[in-house]
Amino acid sequence: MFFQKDIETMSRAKIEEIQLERLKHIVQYCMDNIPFYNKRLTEAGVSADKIKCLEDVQYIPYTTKADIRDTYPFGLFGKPIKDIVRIHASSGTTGKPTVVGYTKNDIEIWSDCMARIVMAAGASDEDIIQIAFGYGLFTGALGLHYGLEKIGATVVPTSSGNTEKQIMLMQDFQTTGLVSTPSYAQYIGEMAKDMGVIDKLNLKLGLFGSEGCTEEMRGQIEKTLGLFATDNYGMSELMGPGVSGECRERTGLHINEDHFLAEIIDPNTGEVLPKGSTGELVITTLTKEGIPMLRYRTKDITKINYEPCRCGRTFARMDKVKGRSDDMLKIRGVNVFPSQIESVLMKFDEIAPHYQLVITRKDFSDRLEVKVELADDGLLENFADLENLRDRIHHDLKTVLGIETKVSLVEHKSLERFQGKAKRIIDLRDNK
Ligand code: DLL
Repeated sequence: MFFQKDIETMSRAKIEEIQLERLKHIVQYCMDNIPFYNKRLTEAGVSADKIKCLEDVQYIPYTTKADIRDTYPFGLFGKPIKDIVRIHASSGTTGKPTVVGYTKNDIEIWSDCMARIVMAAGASDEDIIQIAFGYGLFTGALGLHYGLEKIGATVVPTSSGNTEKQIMLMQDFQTTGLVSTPSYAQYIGEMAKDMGVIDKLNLKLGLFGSEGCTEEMRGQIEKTLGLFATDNYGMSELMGPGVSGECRERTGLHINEDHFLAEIIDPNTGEVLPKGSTGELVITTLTKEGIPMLRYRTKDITKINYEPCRCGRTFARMDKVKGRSDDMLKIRGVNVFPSQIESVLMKFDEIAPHYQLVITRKDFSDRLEVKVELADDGLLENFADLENLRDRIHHDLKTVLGIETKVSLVEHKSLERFQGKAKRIIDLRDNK
């Protein structure tokens, strides 16, 4: 069993005491071992002995993805290569990947963090769990792999893709748990239905993450696959998965606060916001040696609840990520999160949970086309019903977003399916 009760139910005062001690330590570590941080901290006049309380973290300058890129590949590593036992990387849309390194100790802590989270989600040594995240430089698969092995679950490392075989094994092994992105789980469900084997699966738990998924979409996936799904959050720069995850209560994702110090800031001004505000998540890694991060700007938008959870855990809970500050679409000056659109669409039974957002600009005005797939093509035969459906979707989108959209209903199964993170936004504007 991997409920670290003495740690996961500590009082807030104790959590903060540990965080402060570790914060001082990591600042000193960065000063001593990483020239980049030494320069940054010295310029900002920050040193470990100046940190007297947790709020003093605010004097440390932010670290951004650009800093990691500028020091590519190993410039932010805190240990020589001989002490690094693993490298992962995440591919960006442009240029070089973001490279991260782990010491043996980092891998141990990563496995612990993951083990806590999968236990909280309800996994146990009785489970057979298929990992359908891509194995490789991506942190998702190996992160979950180590955590699940640690709690004694039977891990089946299928990786992503080869969906028919994936489903065959799921049926033959009577797999009880699935690890994947929500969009791949959705695809697996659809294909298992087509293969006529959906009722022969024995899934009970979905450990999903790595991309956003509204409650409505999660509900659909749970219904199709007959499982209970939890959300898992993390990013390569901070460790990979294991930063936070939902327990069975599903009232937020517990942050492993003994290893991560979280803040919420205004993404535009960089100002730290009061507790309970919604804004950009900033994380300081408190124990990482390979590549520690001081006040890393995640760009992910969420809010944090510090009240203890009904499950007994006291680690703060972050809301499901609302979107990324750089994913937020500005349409004719109005902020639109793709998750708001997904929530509206999922309420209509006549459409399948597959959509695409296409943004164009004509005559200096932005247009948002929402392409939605029909649940089945029978509807195509009745033009009046189709028009009526389109009008209802259009109306609800306008109510929620406050802007005009063009709704296009497209044939069943005509939109792309995804085996990893979904790419549902096609922004064709030159200057966003
Ligand atoms: O996606 C790590 C991970 C793997 C997390 C598996 C959970 C499960 P990256 O590829 O570096 O790392 O992408 C990190 O993905 O900044 C978020 O924008 C997004 N993201 C990750 N988890 C969630 C989630 C992994 N649960 C970026 N909900 C992050 C919404 C998520 N977005």
